[in-house]
Amino acid sequence: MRKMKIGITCYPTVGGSGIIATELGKMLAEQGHEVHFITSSTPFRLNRMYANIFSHQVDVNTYSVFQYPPYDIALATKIAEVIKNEKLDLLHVHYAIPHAVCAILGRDMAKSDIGIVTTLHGTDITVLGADSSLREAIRYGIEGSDVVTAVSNSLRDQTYELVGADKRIETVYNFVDEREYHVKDAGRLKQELGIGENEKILIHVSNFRNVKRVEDIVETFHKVHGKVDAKLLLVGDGPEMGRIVQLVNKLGIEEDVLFLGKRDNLSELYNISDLKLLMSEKESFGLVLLEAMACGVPCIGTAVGGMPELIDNGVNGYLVELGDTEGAAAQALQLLTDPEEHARLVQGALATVQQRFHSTAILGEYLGIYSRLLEKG
Ligand code: GMT
Repeated sequence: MRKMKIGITCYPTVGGSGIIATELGKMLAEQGHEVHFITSSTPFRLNRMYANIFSHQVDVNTYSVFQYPPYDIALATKIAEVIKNEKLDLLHVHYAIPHAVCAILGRDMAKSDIGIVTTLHGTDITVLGADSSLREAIRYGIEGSDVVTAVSNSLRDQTYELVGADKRIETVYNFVDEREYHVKDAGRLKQELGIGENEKILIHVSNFRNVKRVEDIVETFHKVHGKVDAKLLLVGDGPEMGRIVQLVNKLGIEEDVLFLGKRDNLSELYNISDLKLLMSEKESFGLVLLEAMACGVPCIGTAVGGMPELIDNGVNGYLVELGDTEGAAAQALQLLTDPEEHARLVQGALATVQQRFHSTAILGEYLGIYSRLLEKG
Protein backbone atom coordinates (compact mmCIF):
# COMPACT_ATOMS: atom_id res chain seq x y z
CA MET A 1 0.00 0.00 0.00
CA ARG A 2 1.36 3.43 -0.88
CA LYS A 3 2.17 5.86 1.92
CA MET A 4 -0.66 8.32 2.51
CA LYS A 5 -1.04 11.81 3.93
CA ILE A 6 -3.97 11.71 6.31
CA GLY A 7 -5.64 14.63 8.07
CA ILE A 8 -7.26 13.78 11.42
CA THR A 9 -9.67 16.00 13.35
CA CYS A 10 -10.92 15.10 16.82
CA TYR A 11 -11.59 16.55 20.24
CA PRO A 12 -8.02 16.52 21.57
CA THR A 13 -8.87 16.68 25.27
CA VAL A 14 -9.65 13.71 27.51
CA GLY A 15 -12.38 11.43 26.10
CA GLY A 16 -12.75 8.17 24.24
CA SER A 17 -13.14 9.67 20.77
CA GLY A 18 -9.96 11.75 21.15
CA ILE A 19 -8.07 8.72 22.46
CA ILE A 20 -9.11 6.52 19.52
CA ALA A 21 -8.28 9.26 16.98
CA THR A 22 -4.85 9.86 18.50
CA GLU A 23 -3.94 6.19 18.91
CA LEU A 24 -5.00 5.57 15.31
CA GLY A 25 -2.84 8.50 14.16
CA LYS A 26 0.14 7.06 16.04
CA MET A 27 -0.33 3.59 14.54
CA LEU A 28 -0.65 5.06 11.03
CA ALA A 29 2.56 7.04 11.58
CA GLU A 30 4.34 3.91 12.78
CA GLN A 31 3.37 2.27 9.47
CA GLY A 32 5.07 5.13 7.63
CA HIS A 33 2.04 7.25 6.73
CA GLU A 34 2.13 11.02 7.26
CA VAL A 35 -0.43 12.20 9.79
CA HIS A 36 -1.70 15.77 10.20
CA PHE A 37 -3.79 16.47 13.31
CA ILE A 38 -6.04 19.50 12.75
CA THR A 39 -7.34 20.29 16.23
CA SER A 40 -7.84 23.04 18.80
CA SER A 41 -4.77 21.86 20.76
CA THR A 42 -2.22 19.05 20.59
CA PRO A 43 -3.99 15.74 21.36
CA PHE A 44 -3.18 14.77 24.94
CA ARG A 45 -2.22 11.20 24.06
CA LEU A 46 0.40 12.41 21.58
CA ASN A 47 2.97 11.90 24.25
CA ARG A 48 6.13 11.54 22.21
CA MET A 49 7.76 13.02 19.15
CA TYR A 50 7.01 11.40 15.79
CA ALA A 51 8.85 12.73 12.73
CA ASN A 52 5.81 12.09 10.53
CA ILE A 53 3.05 13.46 12.81
CA PHE A 54 2.23 17.14 12.45
CA SER A 55 -0.10 19.19 14.62
CA HIS A 56 -2.03 22.09 13.06
CA GLN A 57 -3.72 24.23 15.63
CA VAL A 58 -7.02 25.99 14.97
CA ASP A 59 -6.93 29.68 15.94
CA VAL A 60 -10.30 31.11 16.78
CA ASN A 61 -10.91 34.82 16.27
CA THR A 62 -12.29 36.43 19.44
CA TYR A 63 -13.30 39.78 17.88
CA SER A 64 -15.64 41.54 20.28
CA VAL A 65 -18.54 41.64 17.80
CA PHE A 66 -18.77 37.86 18.00
CA GLN A 67 -21.04 36.78 20.82
CA TYR A 68 -19.69 33.24 20.24
CA PRO A 69 -16.17 32.63 18.87
CA PRO A 70 -16.58 31.05 15.38
CA TYR A 71 -14.69 27.79 16.09
CA ASP A 72 -16.43 25.80 13.35
CA ILE A 73 -15.54 28.34 10.64
CA ALA A 74 -11.96 28.53 11.92
CA LEU A 75 -11.68 24.73 11.87
CA ALA A 76 -13.07 24.49 8.32
CA THR A 77 -10.62 27.19 7.19
CA LYS A 78 -7.71 25.33 8.81
CA ILE A 79 -8.81 22.07 7.21
CA ALA A 80 -8.88 23.80 3.79
CA GLU A 81 -5.41 25.24 4.38
CA VAL A 82 -3.94 21.88 5.40
CA ILE A 83 -5.61 20.03 2.48
CA LYS A 84 -3.94 22.47 0.06
CA ASN A 85 -0.56 23.06 1.73
CA GLU A 86 0.11 19.46 2.74
CA LYS A 87 -1.57 17.86 -0.30
CA LEU A 88 -3.58 15.50 1.90
CA ASP A 89 -4.92 12.26 0.43
CA LEU A 90 -7.87 12.02 2.79
CA LEU A 91 -9.47 13.34 5.95
CA HIS A 92 -10.62 11.24 8.88
CA VAL A 93 -12.81 13.14 11.35
CA HIS A 94 -14.00 11.82 14.68
CA TYR A 95 -17.35 12.88 16.19
CA ALA A 96 -20.03 14.10 13.79
CA ILE A 97 -20.58 17.58 15.17
CA PRO A 98 -19.08 19.88 14.11
CA HIS A 99 -16.22 17.87 12.61
CA ALA A 100 -17.99 16.15 9.70
CA VAL A 101 -19.68 19.40 8.68
CA CYS A 102 -16.38 21.34 8.98
CA ALA A 103 -14.60 18.72 6.87
CA ILE A 104 -17.17 19.09 4.08
CA LEU A 105 -16.94 22.87 4.24
CA GLY A 106 -13.12 22.79 4.38
CA ARG A 107 -12.94 20.47 1.38
CA ASP A 108 -15.24 22.80 -0.52
CA MET A 109 -13.17 25.87 0.41
CA ALA A 110 -10.04 24.09 -0.81
CA LYS A 111 -11.85 23.16 -4.08
CA SER A 112 -10.68 19.63 -3.43
CA ASP A 113 -12.32 16.25 -3.91
CA ILE A 114 -10.45 14.27 -1.25
CA GLY A 115 -12.32 11.55 0.59
CA ILE A 116 -13.80 12.19 4.03
CA VAL A 117 -14.15 9.39 6.57
CA THR A 118 -16.35 10.22 9.57
CA THR A 119 -16.32 8.06 12.68
CA LEU A 120 -19.34 8.34 14.97
CA HIS A 121 -18.48 7.80 18.62
CA GLY A 122 -21.65 7.95 20.66
CA THR A 123 -22.93 11.08 22.29
CA ASP A 124 -22.63 12.84 18.90
CA ILE A 125 -25.62 10.66 17.96
CA THR A 126 -27.27 9.40 21.14
CA VAL A 127 -27.41 12.81 22.84
CA LEU A 128 -26.97 15.41 20.07
CA GLY A 129 -28.91 13.40 17.46
CA ALA A 130 -31.99 13.70 19.66
CA ASP A 131 -31.69 17.51 19.62
CA SER A 132 -33.82 18.93 16.82
CA SER A 133 -31.55 21.98 16.50
CA LEU A 134 -28.63 19.74 15.48
CA ARG A 135 -30.21 16.69 13.82
CA GLU A 136 -30.22 18.13 10.29
CA ALA A 137 -26.58 19.20 10.60
CA ILE A 138 -25.60 15.72 11.80
CA ARG A 139 -27.47 14.13 8.89
CA TYR A 140 -25.78 16.55 6.47
CA GLY A 141 -22.35 15.66 7.89
CA ILE A 142 -23.05 11.94 7.62
CA GLU A 143 -24.53 12.01 4.13
CA GLY A 144 -21.78 14.34 2.84
CA SER A 145 -18.98 12.06 4.11
CA ASP A 146 -17.63 9.42 1.74
CA VAL A 147 -17.40 6.70 4.36
CA VAL A 148 -19.08 6.66 7.77
CA THR A 149 -18.11 4.29 10.55
CA ALA A 150 -19.64 3.73 13.98
CA VAL A 151 -17.88 2.18 16.96
CA SER A 152 -20.59 -0.48 17.48
CA ASN A 153 -23.55 -2.05 15.70
CA SER A 154 -25.74 -0.51 18.36
CA LEU A 155 -24.51 3.00 17.49
CA ARG A 156 -24.93 2.27 13.77
CA ASP A 157 -28.57 1.24 14.35
CA GLN A 158 -29.26 4.17 16.65
CA THR A 159 -27.90 6.54 14.00
CA TYR A 160 -30.42 5.21 11.47
CA GLU A 161 -33.16 5.47 14.06
CA LEU A 162 -32.41 8.91 15.52
CA VAL A 163 -30.92 10.77 12.58
CA GLY A 164 -32.50 8.84 9.71
CA ALA A 165 -29.35 9.21 7.60
CA ASP A 166 -29.47 7.76 4.10
CA LYS A 167 -25.94 6.37 4.18
CA ARG A 168 -24.30 3.00 4.67
CA ILE A 169 -22.62 2.97 8.08
CA GLU A 170 -19.88 0.40 8.76
CA THR A 171 -19.00 -0.80 12.24
CA VAL A 172 -15.34 -0.50 13.17
CA TYR A 173 -14.84 -1.29 16.84
CA ASN A 174 -12.58 0.53 19.26
CA PHE A 175 -9.17 -0.85 20.20
CA VAL A 176 -6.45 -0.25 22.78
CA ASP A 177 -2.69 0.09 22.53
CA GLU A 178 -1.69 -3.33 23.86
CA ARG A 179 1.84 -2.03 24.50
CA GLU A 180 0.35 0.18 27.23
CA TYR A 181 -2.65 -1.92 28.31
CA HIS A 182 -1.47 -5.40 29.26
CA VAL A 183 -0.93 -7.51 32.35
CA LYS A 184 2.03 -6.10 34.27
CA ASP A 185 3.42 -5.74 37.73
CA ALA A 186 2.08 -2.50 39.21
CA GLY A 187 4.80 -2.54 41.85
CA ARG A 188 3.81 -1.18 45.24
CA LEU A 189 0.83 0.84 43.97
CA LYS A 190 -1.72 -1.10 46.03
CA GLN A 191 0.30 -0.53 49.17
CA GLU A 192 0.96 3.11 48.28
CA LEU A 193 -2.79 3.67 48.01
CA GLY A 194 -3.15 2.23 51.53
CA ILE A 195 -5.03 -0.84 50.34
CA GLY A 196 -4.51 -4.10 52.25
CA GLU A 197 -2.93 -7.05 50.43
CA ASN A 198 -6.10 -9.16 50.74
CA GLU A 199 -8.60 -6.42 49.97
CA LYS A 200 -10.42 -6.65 46.64
CA ILE A 201 -10.43 -3.64 44.33
CA LEU A 202 -13.37 -2.50 42.22
CA ILE A 203 -12.69 0.30 39.74
CA HIS A 204 -14.80 2.80 37.79
CA VAL A 205 -13.34 5.28 35.30
CA SER A 206 -15.43 7.98 33.63
CA ASN A 207 -16.06 11.66 33.05
CA PHE A 208 -18.64 11.69 35.86
CA ARG A 209 -21.47 12.85 33.65
CA ASN A 210 -25.10 12.05 34.40
CA VAL A 211 -25.16 9.43 31.65
CA LYS A 212 -22.53 7.33 33.51
CA ARG A 213 -24.84 6.76 36.52
CA VAL A 214 -21.94 6.79 38.97
CA GLU A 215 -24.48 6.64 41.82
CA ASP A 216 -25.27 3.07 40.68
CA ILE A 217 -21.58 2.21 40.97
CA VAL A 218 -21.53 3.53 44.56
CA GLU A 219 -24.79 1.72 45.43
CA THR A 220 -23.40 -1.53 44.01
CA PHE A 221 -20.19 -1.14 45.99
CA HIS A 222 -22.20 -0.38 49.13
CA LYS A 223 -23.93 -3.77 48.75
CA VAL A 224 -20.63 -5.59 48.19
CA HIS A 225 -18.80 -3.76 50.94
CA GLY A 226 -19.25 -5.42 54.30
CA LYS A 227 -19.53 -8.87 52.69
CA VAL A 228 -15.97 -8.81 51.32
CA ASP A 229 -13.07 -6.57 52.27
CA ALA A 230 -12.95 -4.20 49.35
CA LYS A 231 -12.11 -0.73 48.12
CA LEU A 232 -13.71 1.24 45.29
CA LEU A 233 -11.46 3.35 43.09
CA LEU A 234 -13.32 6.22 41.42
CA VAL A 235 -11.13 7.64 38.66
CA GLY A 236 -11.98 10.77 36.68
CA ASP A 237 -13.88 13.95 37.35
CA GLY A 238 -16.94 15.78 36.05
CA PRO A 239 -20.21 17.50 36.84
CA GLU A 240 -21.64 14.72 39.04
CA MET A 241 -18.67 14.59 41.39
CA GLY A 242 -20.24 16.72 44.16
CA ARG A 243 -23.36 14.54 44.29
CA ILE A 244 -21.26 11.36 44.36
CA VAL A 245 -19.12 12.60 47.27
CA GLN A 246 -22.34 13.38 49.17
CA LEU A 247 -23.74 9.90 48.47
CA VAL A 248 -20.54 8.19 49.62
CA ASN A 249 -20.64 10.19 52.86
CA LYS A 250 -24.35 9.49 53.37
CA LEU A 251 -23.75 5.75 53.00
CA GLY A 252 -20.82 5.98 55.45
CA ILE A 253 -18.36 4.28 53.12
CA GLU A 254 -15.91 7.18 52.71
CA GLU A 255 -13.08 5.13 54.27
CA ASP A 256 -13.31 2.59 51.48
CA VAL A 257 -13.97 4.78 48.44
CA LEU A 258 -10.89 6.41 46.95
CA PHE A 259 -11.47 9.44 44.74
CA LEU A 260 -8.40 9.51 42.52
CA GLY A 261 -9.39 12.30 40.08
CA LYS A 262 -8.08 12.29 36.52
CA ARG A 263 -5.15 9.92 36.08
CA ASP A 264 -2.72 9.02 33.32
CA ASN A 265 -1.50 5.75 34.79
CA LEU A 266 -4.72 3.84 34.10
CA SER A 267 -3.00 0.59 33.13
CA GLU A 268 -1.26 0.48 36.54
CA LEU A 269 -4.58 1.08 38.29
CA TYR A 270 -6.26 -1.68 36.25
CA ASN A 271 -3.40 -4.00 37.10
CA ILE A 272 -4.21 -3.80 40.81
CA SER A 273 -7.98 -4.12 40.21
CA ASP A 274 -10.15 -7.24 40.47
CA LEU A 275 -13.32 -5.94 38.84
CA LYS A 276 -14.39 -3.10 36.61
CA LEU A 277 -17.86 -1.50 36.84
CA LEU A 278 -19.56 0.59 34.13
CA MET A 279 -23.28 1.10 34.68
CA SER A 280 -24.08 3.86 32.16
CA GLU A 281 -27.50 4.52 30.70
CA LYS A 282 -25.93 5.26 27.31
CA GLU A 283 -22.63 3.83 26.12
CA SER A 284 -21.93 3.34 22.44
CA PHE A 285 -18.94 1.08 23.13
CA GLY A 286 -17.23 1.64 26.49
CA LEU A 287 -13.55 1.97 25.65
CA VAL A 288 -12.69 1.84 29.36
CA LEU A 289 -14.06 -1.74 29.46
CA LEU A 290 -11.64 -2.78 26.75
CA GLU A 291 -8.74 -1.06 28.54
CA ALA A 292 -9.59 -2.99 31.71
CA MET A 293 -9.98 -6.31 29.87
CA ALA A 294 -6.60 -5.83 28.19
CA CYS A 295 -5.13 -5.69 31.71
CA GLY A 296 -6.98 -8.87 32.67
CA VAL A 297 -9.87 -7.28 34.58
CA PRO A 298 -13.38 -8.79 34.20
CA CYS A 299 -16.18 -6.24 33.79
CA ILE A 300 -19.75 -5.76 34.94
CA GLY A 301 -21.72 -3.44 32.68
CA THR A 302 -25.29 -2.52 31.87
CA ALA A 303 -26.95 -4.19 28.88
CA VAL A 304 -27.25 -0.89 27.00
CA GLY A 305 -25.77 0.50 23.78
CA GLY A 306 -22.66 -1.31 22.57
CA MET A 307 -21.74 -2.93 25.89
CA PRO A 308 -23.35 -6.29 25.00
CA GLU A 309 -21.09 -6.40 21.91
CA LEU A 310 -18.09 -6.34 24.22
CA ILE A 311 -19.18 -8.03 27.43
CA ASP A 312 -19.89 -11.71 26.89
CA ASN A 313 -22.01 -12.81 29.86
CA GLY A 314 -20.11 -15.32 32.00
CA VAL A 315 -17.08 -15.25 29.68
CA ASN A 316 -15.33 -11.92 30.35
CA GLY A 317 -17.81 -10.36 32.77
CA TYR A 318 -21.52 -9.92 33.35
CA LEU A 319 -24.31 -7.78 31.98
CA VAL A 320 -27.07 -6.42 34.21
CA GLU A 321 -30.13 -4.32 33.44
CA LEU A 322 -29.85 -0.55 33.77
CA GLY A 323 -30.14 0.44 37.44
CA ASP A 324 -29.93 -3.14 38.73
CA THR A 325 -27.48 -2.56 41.56
CA GLU A 326 -28.75 -5.70 43.38
CA GLY A 327 -27.90 -7.87 40.37
CA ALA A 328 -24.53 -6.18 39.87
CA ALA A 329 -23.64 -6.64 43.55
CA ALA A 330 -24.66 -10.32 43.46
CA GLN A 331 -22.48 -10.97 40.40
CA ALA A 332 -19.60 -9.00 41.92
CA LEU A 333 -19.78 -10.96 45.18
CA GLN A 334 -19.84 -14.27 43.37
CA LEU A 335 -16.83 -13.31 41.29
CA LEU A 336 -14.79 -11.82 44.13
CA THR A 337 -15.31 -14.82 46.42
CA ASP A 338 -14.64 -17.56 43.86
CA PRO A 339 -10.98 -17.45 42.77
CA GLU A 340 -11.45 -20.13 40.10
CA GLU A 341 -14.36 -18.32 38.51
CA HIS A 342 -12.43 -15.05 38.69
CA ALA A 343 -9.37 -16.61 37.01
CA ARG A 344 -11.60 -18.03 34.26
CA LEU A 345 -13.07 -14.58 33.53
CA VAL A 346 -9.62 -12.98 33.59
CA GLN A 347 -8.62 -15.36 30.77
CA GLY A 348 -11.89 -14.59 29.00
CA ALA A 349 -11.19 -10.85 29.20
CA LEU A 350 -7.67 -11.22 27.80
CA ALA A 351 -8.88 -13.47 24.99
CA THR A 352 -11.62 -10.98 24.05
CA VAL A 353 -9.07 -8.24 23.42
CA GLN A 354 -6.72 -10.55 21.49
CA GLN A 355 -9.35 -12.22 19.35
CA ARG A 356 -11.98 -9.59 18.68
CA PHE A 357 -10.55 -6.12 19.24
CA HIS A 358 -6.84 -6.36 18.51
CA SER A 359 -5.37 -3.02 17.40
CA THR A 360 -3.68 -4.62 14.38
CA ALA A 361 -7.00 -5.94 13.09
CA ILE A 362 -8.83 -2.64 13.68
CA LEU A 363 -6.00 -0.68 12.01
CA GLY A 364 -6.34 -3.09 9.07
CA GLU A 365 -10.05 -2.26 8.82
CA TYR A 366 -9.38 1.49 8.70
CA LEU A 367 -6.57 1.00 6.15
CA GLY A 368 -8.97 -1.05 4.01
CA ILE A 369 -11.45 1.83 4.08
CA TYR A 370 -8.74 4.35 3.15
CA SER A 371 -7.53 2.16 0.22
CA ARG A 372 -11.07 1.81 -1.09
CA LEU A 373 -11.49 5.58 -0.98
CA LEU A 374 -8.21 6.26 -2.75
CA GLU A 375 -8.97 3.69 -5.47
CA LYS A 376 -12.34 5.34 -6.07
CA GLY A 377 -10.76 8.82 -6.32
O1 GMT B 1 -17.83 8.63 27.31
C1 GMT B 1 -17.96 9.78 26.95
O2 GMT B 1 -18.89 10.48 27.29
C2 GMT B 1 -16.92 10.38 26.03
C3 GMT B 1 -17.21 9.99 24.62
C4 GMT B 1 -16.27 10.66 23.65
O3 GMT B 1 -16.71 11.02 22.59
O4 GMT B 1 -15.09 10.83 23.89
O5 GMT B 1 -17.13 8.58 24.52
C5 GMT B 1 -17.81 7.97 23.46
O6 GMT B 1 -16.83 7.50 22.54
C6 GMT B 1 -15.99 6.44 23.04
C7 GMT B 1 -14.95 6.08 21.96
O7 GMT B 1 -15.54 5.60 20.81
C8 GMT B 1 -16.85 5.23 23.43
O8 GMT B 1 -16.03 4.18 23.90
C9 GMT B 1 -17.84 5.67 24.52
O9 GMT B 1 -18.68 4.57 24.81
C10 GMT B 1 -18.68 6.83 24.02
N1 GMT B 1 -19.51 7.35 25.13
C11 GMT B 1 -20.85 7.22 25.15
O10 GMT B 1 -21.49 6.67 24.28
C12 GMT B 1 -21.52 7.79 26.35
